[in-house]
Amino acid sequence: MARIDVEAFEDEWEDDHAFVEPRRKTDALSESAKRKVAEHEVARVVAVDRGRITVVFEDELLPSRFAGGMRGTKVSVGDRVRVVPPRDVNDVARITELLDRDSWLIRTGDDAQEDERVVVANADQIVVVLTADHLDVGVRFADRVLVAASVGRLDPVLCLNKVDLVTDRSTLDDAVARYEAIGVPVRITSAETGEGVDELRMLLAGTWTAFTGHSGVGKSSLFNLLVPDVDQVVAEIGRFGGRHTTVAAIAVPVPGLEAWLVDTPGVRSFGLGTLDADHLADHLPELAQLDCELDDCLHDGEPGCRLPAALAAGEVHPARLDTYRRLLSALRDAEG
Ligand SMILES: Nc1nc2c(ncn2[C@@H]2O[C@H](COP(=O)(O)OP(=O)(O)OP(=O)(O)O)[C@@H](O)[C@H]2O)c(=O)[nH]1
Ligand SMILES: [Mg+2]
Ligand SMILES: [Zn+2]
Repeated sequence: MARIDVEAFEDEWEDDHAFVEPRRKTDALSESAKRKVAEHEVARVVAVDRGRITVVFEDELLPSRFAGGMRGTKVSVGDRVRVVPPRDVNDVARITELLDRDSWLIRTGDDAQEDERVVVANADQIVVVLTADHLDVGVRFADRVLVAASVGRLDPVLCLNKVDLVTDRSTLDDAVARYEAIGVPVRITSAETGEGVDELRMLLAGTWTAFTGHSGVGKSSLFNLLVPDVDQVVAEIGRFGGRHTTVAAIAVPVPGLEAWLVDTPGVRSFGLGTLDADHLADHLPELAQLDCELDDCLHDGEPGCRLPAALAAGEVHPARLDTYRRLLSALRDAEG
């Protein structure tokens, strides 16, 4: 690892960044500073809890903070960053650059806002957890996350948890078929009885997978079953807040699977404020594959649109069409 005089580096950095935006730092760096940044090691953010950041670097967890010029940058769990390792046991690592993301899950407060919140960066998979005993609310939420996952290049999985509370399981059949038809794997679980947890675990191998869902659906309960000794790992990373409601995102390794699992705080709503209504259909697979011959068709009642035929042929599920119409009108309203 290159030896770096951190103090000198930071001075140079401050000078270079006196007049630039705090986000894309490296653009404005001098050639010598750029070389130093390039020599820095790449670490991965595993926890962000109010200004406290933990990264993993060569299997070691390092508490970190931003180097001088990086103040004001926002990083999320999963982000790849360049770090200067700590000089001694009393020091913390310094983050010197945020690298481009391969994938992202972004939500906004509501559809009219553009206040991007990055739920997770560079993950492969997103598991949307719903409660099987309140499927209708959960499915509406899930449809929004599926759109955001498509925008952010993530593979979605649906997890219908709390199945121990469902007496008539045939109520789940339609939802399972509907999502499997559009290529979304569905897992039915109970964190209470352990049912389905192994089937969920099998989807994790070799991936970074994040959980999202409303508060109380059982994300952390599943997480605790999937990650043995989780309390110890979480204590090491230093998560703060109560035991029950997750207050900050955290990534932990899943032993034996070469996988990382990210638990995130429950959210009330999943806004799509950064998406144009005109692009919405591209992010519902059954509409993206519709073979509609009209140019720029929104499949919203245009004469000659193929949607009615696809609906009649069962290629598009009425509930998904209903979702599309609701989201389309919400995004249009938001665009004003
Ligand atoms: N019956 C039943 N209860 C469950 C199941 N999974 C979780 N619970 C309970 O539901 C409550 C909420 O579970 P959590 O795992 O904390 O939910 P969460 O999704 O992490 O919630 P937030 O952190 O607030 O987002 C707890 O009381 C759990 O014991 C399940 O499969 N069946
Ligand atoms: Mg939780
Ligand atoms: Zn059309």
